[in-house]
Amino acid sequence: MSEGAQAPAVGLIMGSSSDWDVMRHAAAVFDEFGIVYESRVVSAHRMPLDMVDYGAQAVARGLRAIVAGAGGAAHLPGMMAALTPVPVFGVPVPSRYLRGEDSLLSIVQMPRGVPVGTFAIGEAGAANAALHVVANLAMTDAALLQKLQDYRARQTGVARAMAVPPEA
Ligand code: RP5
Repeated sequence: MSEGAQAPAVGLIMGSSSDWDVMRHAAAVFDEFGIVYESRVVSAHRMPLDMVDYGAQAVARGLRAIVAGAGGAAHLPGMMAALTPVPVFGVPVPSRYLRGEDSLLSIVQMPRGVPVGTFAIGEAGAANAALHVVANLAMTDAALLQKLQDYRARQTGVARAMAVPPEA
């Protein structure tokens, strides 16, 4: 659920609007589970002072998790983790020349003491980062936990019904 009257529980941030095609897969998960989130461009390199403000205000604004996607020299997730104790989950966005391996290594190789939960490159990583946030929120929300268990059960059903070779 995109932010409306309710304060967002989750920040979905990214380095550029060009990241949206990947990061929309996280947004879709939040929509499916009814999580109130905000989505914004917060570029570490092009708007560093805005990034500092966002991180500095995250706790006071009630954010409980931040999913941060970036590509190339992907400093946004790590810098956000340095700026706030709110848990940060990083999504490596595929880059043009190095296909996101640069993004992945930029995000995953954090120094001890400043963790970023790092997910797979691309759409699966974006969706899984959001599902991980949902799982964390579900630990203190019985209705959300039930939704997550139902989601998993549906997924299991789909896998069990798979035929090989796949039917047309
Ligand atoms: C990063 O640079 C962004 O996260 C994006 O993945 C990449 C390219 O940005 P654009 O040049 O497409 O705006 O900061």
